[in-house]
This record gives sequence, C-alpha cells and structure tokens, in this order.
Amino acid sequence: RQPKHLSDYAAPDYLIETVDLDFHLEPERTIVHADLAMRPNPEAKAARPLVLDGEGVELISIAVDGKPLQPDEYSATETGLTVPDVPTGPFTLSLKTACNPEANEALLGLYRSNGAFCTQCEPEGFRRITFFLDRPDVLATYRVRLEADKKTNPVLLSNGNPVERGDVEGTDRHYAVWEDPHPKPSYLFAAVAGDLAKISDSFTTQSGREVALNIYVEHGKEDRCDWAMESLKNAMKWDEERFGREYDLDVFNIVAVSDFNMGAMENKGLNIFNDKLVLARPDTASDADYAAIEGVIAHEYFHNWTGNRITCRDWFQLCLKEGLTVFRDQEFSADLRAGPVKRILDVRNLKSRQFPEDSGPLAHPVRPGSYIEINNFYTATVYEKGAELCRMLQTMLGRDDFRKGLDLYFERHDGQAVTVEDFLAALADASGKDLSEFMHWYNQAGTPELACSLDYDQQSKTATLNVSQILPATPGQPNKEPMPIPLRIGLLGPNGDDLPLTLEDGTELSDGLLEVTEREQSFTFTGIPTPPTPSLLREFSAPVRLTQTIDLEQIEFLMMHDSDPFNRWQAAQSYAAKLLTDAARDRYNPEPVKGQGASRLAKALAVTANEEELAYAYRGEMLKLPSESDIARELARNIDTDAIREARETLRETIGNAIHADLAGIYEELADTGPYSPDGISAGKRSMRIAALDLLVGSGKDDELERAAAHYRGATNMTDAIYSLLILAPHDDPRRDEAMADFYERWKDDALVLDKWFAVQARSARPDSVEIVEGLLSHPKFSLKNPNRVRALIGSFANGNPTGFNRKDGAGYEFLAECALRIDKFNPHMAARLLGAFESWRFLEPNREAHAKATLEGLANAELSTDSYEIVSKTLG
Ligand code: BAL
Ligand code: ZN
Repeated sequence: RQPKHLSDYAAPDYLIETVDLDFHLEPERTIVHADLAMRPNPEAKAARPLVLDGEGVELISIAVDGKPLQPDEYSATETGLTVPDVPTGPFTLSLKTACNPEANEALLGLYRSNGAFCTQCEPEGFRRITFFLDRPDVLATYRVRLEADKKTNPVLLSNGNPVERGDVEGTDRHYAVWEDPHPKPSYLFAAVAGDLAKISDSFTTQSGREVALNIYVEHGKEDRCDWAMESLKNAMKWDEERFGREYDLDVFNIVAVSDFNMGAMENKGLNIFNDKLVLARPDTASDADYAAIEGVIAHEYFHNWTGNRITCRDWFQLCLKEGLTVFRDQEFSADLRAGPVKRILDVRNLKSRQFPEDSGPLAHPVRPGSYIEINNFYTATVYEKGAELCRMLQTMLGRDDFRKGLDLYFERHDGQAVTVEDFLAALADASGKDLSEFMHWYNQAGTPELACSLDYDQQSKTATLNVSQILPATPGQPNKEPMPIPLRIGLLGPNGDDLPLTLEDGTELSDGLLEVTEREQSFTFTGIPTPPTPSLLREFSAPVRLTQTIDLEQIEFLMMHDSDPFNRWQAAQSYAAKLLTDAARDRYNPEPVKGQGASRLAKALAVTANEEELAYAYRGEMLKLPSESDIARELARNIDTDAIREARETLRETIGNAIHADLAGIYEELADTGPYSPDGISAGKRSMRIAALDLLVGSGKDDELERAAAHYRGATNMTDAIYSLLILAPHDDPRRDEAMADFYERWKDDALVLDKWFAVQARSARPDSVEIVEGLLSHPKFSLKNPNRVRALIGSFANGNPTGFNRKDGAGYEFLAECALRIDKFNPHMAARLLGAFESWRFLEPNREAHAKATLEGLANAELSTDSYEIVSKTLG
C-alpha cells in the first residue's frame, strides 16, 4: 500500500519489440503462449534482473532463446516473475501461462461476459493474462493467434488487421490470426471470442482508403446498433476535417458486452464497450442515452490518435490522453448539436462531479504527483478538468494556433509515450506563446476562486474590473502559485447590448478575452457612458468558481439580455441558487422561495421560455432549477439535505403556480414531436416539454400528477416514458405504482432498460428510500456481479438521491458501506468507485457529519482491498 511517485519515474530496464501471443481459449483454463522479443534498454541505468509484472497468473514453463529455464533460474510469484540472469543483447523470452477467465469477477484481464471471452487491460490488466512489462512506455507490435471451440466462439477478434483464419484439423476448434503493425503498450491489447452478431458498414478515409466497420453485439440486438454506427462514421469524418486525423487500419471493430467496469475502452482497432453505450432504439434508449452513445463512440475513436498513436509515458500522465480526448469529444458533440447547450451540459457535469472532488479530501492535481492504486485516478479531475485545461489552451492560443500546436504534437511524437510537458512544448513551439506558467494548472489541485468586482467612475467614464485569484489549500498543497486564467467578459449597456471594450492602453478587445496572470489584477475600460452590468466568465472560459458582488436585479438583467448564451443560462441558475441558498442556509426559511424574488424569477423564466428564436433544448435548460447537489455546493458548509429539498420543492411549487398557464401552453404546444428522431431539435422539444411538466407537477395540483401519469401512459419513446416515471416516482399515489409496475412488466427481460427501473427507484426522494433500495438488493433480477446493475441501484442512490443517502439517521451511509464491503471482495475497482460518494462528508451539518464519520471509521477497520483502502483512508484524512 505504498504510494508511487511521479518523481520516481525511471525508464524501463528492458524493451519489448515484438509480442507473439497464442491463446488456447477455454472458459476455466486458458493457456497463453507468449514469445517476447526483448532487449536491454540502452537508456536504463544498469543491467538488472528482468522483472516482469504478473497478477494471479500460473506459470507453466519459461525459456530464454528456446532454452527452458530450471526452477532455480527464475522466481514466479502472485505478483510477478524475476529472471536474474538474461542475455546482455537481444533475446526471446517464451512463456507458457494459464488463467481462469470464468472465475475472473474483477473484470480485469481476460474474463467472461454472457458466455463470451473479452478483455480489459487498462491500466494494469494485461499482467493478469501473462507476465509482462505492463507499463505504458513499453511499446511493441503484436501478432495474436486465438484458438477456441468453433461452435461456441465463431467470432475471434484482436487488435489490428485480420491475416489468417482456419480450422484446427481433427478438432472442433478453429483459429484466427491478427496483426497490429502499430507499436502499442500492453494496456491497449484486446481479444474477444464468442458467439456474437454483427452489423457492418464501411468508411472511405480522406486519402481514399476503405475501412471495414463492424459492431458486434449479442444476437437479437442487431436492431439497436444503427446509431452507434452512424456516430462512428460521423466521428471519423469530423476528426479528419477538424484535426486532420485519419484512421490507420483496414478494419475498425467495436464489441458491446454487458459486464464492463467502465464505459468503454479504446483498444487499438478493437474498441470494447459497455453495451449501455452502444445499444439504442427509440423505445429502449432516452435522448440522453443517444447523446452519450454519440459522445463515447467518438471519444474511443478519437483515442486512436490521442492515446494510442501517442500514448502516456506513465500513468501520472493519464490526463494527457483523457483530458485531450474528452475535449475532442465535447467539441465534436458541440459541432453536431446545439453548441451552447452542450457547453451548459458539460459545465453542469464538471460542477456536479469535479468541483466536489476538487474541494474535498480526494482532491488531486489533473496530473497527480502520487497514487496508491491508479484505478482510483480515472476521475472527474483527470477527465473533465483535464478537458477544461485543453479548452483554456485553445482559448488562449486561438483555434488556429491550437490546431498548429496539435499538428506539431502528432508529428513530433507519433509512436512515442510522452508527458504533459511534451504536449505543452508542442503547443508553445507552434504558437510562440510561453506556456511555462500553465503547468501550474496540471500540478496544482483545487478549484481557484475568481473574486471580481467592478468599479465605475462617472467622471472619467471608465469601468475597472478588479480580479483576485484565490487558490485554496488542498491535501498536501498548502500554498499555490498564481495561474494564467482566460477570462472572457462583456459589459452590458442600459439596453442590454454589449459595449465596445477598450483598455486604457487603447487595446480593443473584440472577443472580450482577458488573461489573468497575477494574484490581484485590474483592467480598466474606457468610454463607458453609464454604469454597465458585467457578464463575467462567458462560455465558462476557465474552470473556476466565480464570486462577485452583483445584485438580483443585475442577475435578472443578464438573464433577459446577455448575448452570451452560456451566461444567460448561468444568470437564471444564479438567480434561483441565490433564493434557494437563502432558504436552506442554517435552518429552512420559506420566505425567499415563496416571496417576490421567486415570482420575479418565474416571470423571467416564462419570458425566456417563450422566446422562439432560442433553441428548444436551450429553453428546456432554462426551465430546469439547480439540482439539490448544486444547492449543497453553493452552500458549501453545514449542509442539511432535507432543508435543501424543502427549499427546492417550494420554489418548484411557486414557479409551477406563478406561470402555470405559460407552462401548460408550452406543454400542449410541444405535444406532437412527430416520429422519434434523436436529432437536436426533436430531442430539444422533448426536453423542454418535460421541463415544463416537471414544474407543472411541482405546482402540487392533483390534475398535474394526472398529466404526468397520462404522459407515461402515452409515451411512444423511452425519453417520455422514463422522465415521466422519474417525475411520478417520489409520489405516494396509485398512479405511480401502476406506472412502475407497467414499466417492470414490459422490460423485465431487457437488462439495460431494467437498469433504468432500478435507477428511478434509487433516485426517488422518499422517506423510505433506504428501505426501498435495500429491498431491491434481494430482487431476483438484481446481482452485485453486474456493474451496470450495481451502478443503477447503489450508484444512483449514493450519487443521485441526496436526501436518501444523507438520511438523518445515517442509514444511507450504512447501506452504502455494507454494499461496498460485499463488492470489494471480488471487484475492488467497483467498490472503490462507490465509496467516492463519501467525498463531501465534512461539509454536512454536524449530526450527519458524525454519522458519516462513524461509517467511514467502521470501513477503515474492515479488511479492504488496496483500491478501497486508498479511498477510505484519504476520505477520512
Ligand atoms: N481509457 C479508458 C476509457 C476511456 O477513457 O476511454
Ligand atoms: Zn478516454
């Protein structure tokens, strides 16, 4: 349980040039022959024993250059293989090993999902298949032969291009050989064997090469793959047009499996997906599912260049591939759909998942300096904040120079395993901009606070923006250096138009972009005729917490007039958040959410909702109140989740009544969305209509609950069905029970849709939600072994039901701890993820805080995996 440190990085002692693997696939005993062409690394300090990683692998035989080694010439343990004496020049290491895929419940390495063999090797799963230098800076070309029973495994896949296949004479077995010409680290290895259906298509690259595209799924699911295929083709085209990146093999395969710890995996030429992120049909997948599939299919595809062709030197550099690839998939989705709405969704995701991480005991830099278990660092900080850093770089360099920088990065480092410094050096060299201070963003944890105030001087007709950056202490980092922060702003004149921005030195800011570099800085604008209304951090130009002295009237003004769609939405959120935090701070006080401010907010929302030139999806977002977690985050301390819920429900009621007629009008007007299509306009209409329905039901009128029940009954697609079910779920009403039973009956044999049924109940804020969720653990359709079902029930409860999880008596905490302990015995990765839900325990009011602490202490005294130990010990602090 000793931490590893970035500063201890040392180049590998040996290199592996080619890997020849031969798999004899059997469910309970798979034999792997590996021939590894190795040589000492000239960059290593001294000749050393050869030490290979391994985990639970059984060594059957070992030879060097064809000569078998005697037992006293090596040592093989549960965690590795050491050969003290190997040749000083190139040599071939031959290993014969065995593993048991059927018994592999950690879902790392080679395992079985629904009768098929599949693999997950990132970050350190390859060592569960054979002994290896299982680190990302050892790059080799692979030739893989898979042999298996032909009847049960007609499909045999690995990375690269298929080169040979045939029957094994005299047996019921067959084989396939795959070759991957591109050197890759072991974490990108993949193999799949099973009885799968496929849909096929093709893509012609910009240079005219034909690529065969296949998506493999369970039989009977072929009719749910069209959207994933369309998304893949769109992604391939977009990456050529936007970043000049072309695909580099003859085939691109995607396999969807139902047991998968993560969302998907970018193995070279053979992406393996959680089937949740592939399968979609209008009656089984919601608009959000469609959007997620589009984004993740693109994400994994984009890794081909950002991650695979150029990979990470070590796992501390994980953000190098993940942050950049998330940024690329966000840009892709924004280009394909309504850009501002995508930005709103991304920022909402960042704030709800990454900001709490950054302010809690698990805070770590985007490039961490140490870790105990790397699996715990696939975090919102590495991914989402990592993407924000790339976005800031693009903002500061401008799109053209950013593109030039990336071109140089690809040219310089193709085929290499590199660092964040290499990435920034390419951007700096191509743009001529000094980015040395930008490294602080990668090395310093915590969300900076940007405290702003605007002073207006009537006499000189100037407005001065004063900015301070406050860098909070985080674990192990008490003091921090100021960081370069791109701050995009506007100043609104009395009619709501943007005023021209001219700095004192005469510089005209046509794009409103300032660069804050000091702890304290001021910017003075000239020629401002009257006191302006500041619109700060437009487009959310940096991942910071903006604080400013601004009153409700000014926020309302921005909500009506801001030309920046992001900030216009932000103003609506800020207005509501102000009312909600005033109502939920210390003790529940209904006045702010029932009084005049709430009525004004309601009227402003109605005006925006009726602005027809705004996109439906955008207007839908405007109608959504901040979530309970958003309010908790704004309150920052002494959090009482019941008071928050009461405040939010009251504001929902006030708004639902104040603009009832407008909402009902919107609801009726959008009734006919035509045949289902996942496109932005159709999805936007559904989203806006459901947002109106939510407020209407919030009004408390009985006929509005009937409206929601009728919405469920009349639903012709999953979006309408699942959101109306979600709205009905907290109510004690026979119509809720009927809808829930109907949904179950209809979908009880469809795993992905049934996950939604579990999730809706887990998220439903009811006094008895702990008991409901506990009861569902014993449901015949529930299994702790399937990650999707665990996330649907236990994950949704812990992360999507703040009142249930934080119930005053501590029962929610106890429930999560018990589940995590059970799961930790066989799937530590999954258990540790669930335990992340405790990250904000110190901000709770004292009674809840005490319950959470007692539960965490109980966990700390239990027998834990390394994964869970790291989370629990750091969370307790
Ligand atoms: N590399 C793990 C899955 C992903 O981020 O694409
Ligand atoms: Zn990724």
